[in-house]
Amino acid sequence: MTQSRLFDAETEVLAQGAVLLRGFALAEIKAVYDTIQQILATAPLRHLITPGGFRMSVAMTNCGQAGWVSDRRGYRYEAKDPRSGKPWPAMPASFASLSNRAAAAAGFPNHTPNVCLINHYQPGARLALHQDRDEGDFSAPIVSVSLGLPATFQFGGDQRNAKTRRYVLESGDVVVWGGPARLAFHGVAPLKDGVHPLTGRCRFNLTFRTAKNIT
Ligand code: MD3
Ligand code: FE
Repeated sequence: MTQSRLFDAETEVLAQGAVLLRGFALAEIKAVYDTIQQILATAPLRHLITPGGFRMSVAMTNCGQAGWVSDRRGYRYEAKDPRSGKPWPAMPASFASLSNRAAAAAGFPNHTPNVCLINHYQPGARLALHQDRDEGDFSAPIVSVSLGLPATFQFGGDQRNAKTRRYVLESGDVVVWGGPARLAFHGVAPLKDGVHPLTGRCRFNLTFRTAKNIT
């Protein structure tokens, strides 16, 4: 029974609704990496500009029914890649399957994400503490999958100034964020330099989400 994974040694409950599944994707991580490379051929990585005019150090792209974009006008989900004017690459069935299996293992059955954000970190790239509010539906969990170099993830509370805890996320680790953890503040510390056998000198992170507000 899938739920028994909640008691595995590799499973850590970070907070109510936040479950770290260490190595959950390890057996399929090379296939995930190869699929990312296929997506990048159609929708290349890009450094988005924040509404405040700063270039994000993390590069990103998307697949699925919509993609997250940022520019001087704000943050939003768009059905088409503004670079190409074409729809984002479809969500691969293998991605949806991985996300569904992880969500179920964390106690969130019936998880059907419609978008996948692909983040790319080179040494020094970071994500400042933030909440993910652009989806417009906070009842659905977010599933995150890490590939390549390890990253120090910062997990805080409902308020920006709440204490943060740090977790190192390694290649193949999956985290599910739902329930009361869905709107927690979180960030990623500057990526430390290194070389990983799968990805080389970088890290990828996938986040599977349910976006309701699509323009
Ligand atoms: C906790 N990405 O893309 S994934 C993001 O490693 C983002 O690239 C990070 O934060 C990364 O928005 C962290 C883990 C994560 C994702 C979404 C969350 C943690 C979360 C939403 C709510 C609470
Ligand atoms: Fe986030």
